[in-house]
Amino acid sequence: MQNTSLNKWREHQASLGAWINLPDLHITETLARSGLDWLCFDLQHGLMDYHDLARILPGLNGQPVTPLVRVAANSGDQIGKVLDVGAQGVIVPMVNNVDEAKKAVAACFYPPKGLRSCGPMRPVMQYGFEYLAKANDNVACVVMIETLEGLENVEAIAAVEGIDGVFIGPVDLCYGLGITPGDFGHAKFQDALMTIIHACKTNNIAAGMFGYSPELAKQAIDSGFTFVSAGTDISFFRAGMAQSIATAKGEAPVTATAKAGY
Ligand code: 3PY
Ligand code: MG
Repeated sequence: MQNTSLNKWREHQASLGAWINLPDLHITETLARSGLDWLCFDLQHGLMDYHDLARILPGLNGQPVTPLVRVAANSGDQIGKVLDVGAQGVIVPMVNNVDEAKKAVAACFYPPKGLRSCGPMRPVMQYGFEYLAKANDNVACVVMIETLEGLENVEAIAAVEGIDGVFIGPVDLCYGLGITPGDFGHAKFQDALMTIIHACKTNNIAAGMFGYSPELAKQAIDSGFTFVSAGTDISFFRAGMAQSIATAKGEAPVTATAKAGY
């Protein structure tokens, strides 16, 4: 087993992914064949639950994408369960301080690195028992910075042993900064990006961000983020649909705003 996205982050190479909000095997398989590096299944806000995940993840076997899961909360139970069903990494929302970051690490890794309990049902079917010895090197533990407290503590959070990356939730971060949600050009938001990327570079871990629009994703990659989503299953559908309908009607190309969001 190899976590190809984690390997890219370790080599400081950019990886592009997508967010999965819909519980549909066929859409997910289509995205898995699109040249993206990773897919993140969203159990925090997406329209799916654990049973959907258990049904869909085996469809990615043999596909060249890394399956990640954003868990609903920083809970050892949840993190263990999604790893046991085949996630190769987790993205933990709303991590505010060092203790919370350490809690996420403890849930992701087997001793001595962490406290994960052993029972990897799907990974053992897929990789055999060698998974047990190799999991700690191939599971990615990513924490989200999306509050003011998280931003203020990002240097210390990024330094926690076992954290592989920090991922920005841009709209929650706007709320935390007290600026209009979606005002990504605001100086406070741009300063926050620089603070976070600096913390990641200092600690040699990946800096990631949810790309609310392809334009924001491109800006993030150009600024040195190595772990960026290009869109979601729904946003890709909406953008393609809007473009196809506009073209068929002989109308002007759709604007960036029409393509943005979830
Ligand atoms: C945010 O913008 O806060 C997110 O978590 C994106 O899903
Ligand atoms: Mg968020």
